[in-house]
Amino acid sequence: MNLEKLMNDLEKKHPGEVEYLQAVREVLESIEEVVNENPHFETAGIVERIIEPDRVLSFKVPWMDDQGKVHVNLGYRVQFNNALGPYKGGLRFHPSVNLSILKFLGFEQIFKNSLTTLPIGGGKGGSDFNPKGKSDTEIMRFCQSFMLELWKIIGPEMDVPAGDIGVGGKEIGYLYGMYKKLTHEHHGVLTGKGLNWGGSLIRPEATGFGAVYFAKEMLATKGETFVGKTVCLSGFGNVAWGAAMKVNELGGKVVTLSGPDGFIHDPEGISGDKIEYMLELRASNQDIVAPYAMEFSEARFHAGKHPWEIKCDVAIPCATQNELNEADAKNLVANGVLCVAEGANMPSTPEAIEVFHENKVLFGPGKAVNAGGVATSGLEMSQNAMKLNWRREEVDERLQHIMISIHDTCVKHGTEPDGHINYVKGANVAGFLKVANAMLDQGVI
Ligand code: NDP
Ligand code: 2IT
Repeated sequence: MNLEKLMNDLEKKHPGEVEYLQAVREVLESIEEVVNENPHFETAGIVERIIEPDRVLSFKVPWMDDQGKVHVNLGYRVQFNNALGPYKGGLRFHPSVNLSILKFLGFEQIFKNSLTTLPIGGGKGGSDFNPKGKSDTEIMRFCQSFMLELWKIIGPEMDVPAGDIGVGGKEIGYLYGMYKKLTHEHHGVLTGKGLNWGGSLIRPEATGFGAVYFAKEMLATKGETFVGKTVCLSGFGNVAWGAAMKVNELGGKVVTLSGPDGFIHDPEGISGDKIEYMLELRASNQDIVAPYAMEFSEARFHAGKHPWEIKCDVAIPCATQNELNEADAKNLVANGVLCVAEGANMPSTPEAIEVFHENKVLFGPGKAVNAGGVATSGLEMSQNAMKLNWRREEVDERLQHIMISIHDTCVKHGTEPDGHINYVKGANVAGFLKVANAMLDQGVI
């Protein structure tokens, strides 16, 4: 496999799609060896086929605000690969959304979903719509307009979207309502649904819980646990919320959370009422963390900064892509970090990952660490198909089992001769092999 030629060709076809090219390069670097050992992959053009999405739907989304003014946003669905099952992956509503970001997310999703052990392919979608500051009726009208295009290409055995940044239970409800209206069918076409109408217990918490279960396994490889550990989290959305609760439950202390305005450092620990307060701040639809420091006098707000300057044992970035750079990684290493587990998708830059690897820090990539969210979406699909609801304990047990299995897979494929576990390699190789073999079995399509 000629990695540089593949990357050059891809760059020529998709100039400027930096996040997509970054994600593809990382995977290709990891799988180069295994592709070279399997010439039949090369003959069948597996790599060339896996790095391009099967198809991309893009459409305009006109909607009317509460004052009667019409706005137009862009909507997308990237159906990347369905060798293992229906396309599956979230929808992101954020002003930064563009095709490059959705293609990087859809590409990562192929390997993540492969790791979950469940029969789900990879996809992603979203819009550059900014839900911040919008009323509920504006969000509803936007979601309905978005679904007027999306419904044609989704279905429980075809493509099953879910949430991501800016898309939570409320948006899934509005999207689902319009899908139901258009198709006259009530089935599990979206995941992350309300608990009364087909949603799964634990799905809201699953990504954060799963990330901490995975980090727990990583720590165990060094004979360590969360008890007494200081943990830095970034973000204060859905993933950070779940992670903060589970770290507290396992005996660790969360000392930071962040928003686009900066981060808060609370050396006393963020638990109980303080987590509830963060949820209130989010519900206020402003997405700023600064008020936390006014509410709790022991906390300090650091405007425009990243939490990675704070000394910690475990770091769990849960905000967005490329939010942890080389300098941040050096800060964490200098402060003796043991483990970095990516709750977000691709939050660490390639240079930051290099720093972690050079210093033999336990580093878990998003596609392994945050797979608990989509895995629980897969469990929601199973429950919908069976017309059953599992108990909370049952879903949680399955989630834990899946995270342990992903960890075992990373260890199997990523352990280096000196015993260091390269989780990036482990996740990419294992995720790739399963999809590549399925593609071989299914012929050139
Ligand atoms: P949320 O919308 O609930 O929260 C993310 C928040 O992070 C946004 O409100 C955003 O604010 C904020 N944010 C953006 N940039 C920064 C930054 N530089 N520093 C701090 N905060 C920032 O999204 P989720 O919690 O669902 O998603 C977070 C990450 O986890 C994403 O990478 C997502 O792809 C990933 N993920 C999510 C899963 C899920 O099930 N929800 C599953 C697996 C991964 P603003 O809008 O103001 O920029
Ligand atoms: O990045 C992700 O894995 C998600 N946003 C969750 C996708 C899903 O289908 O539950």
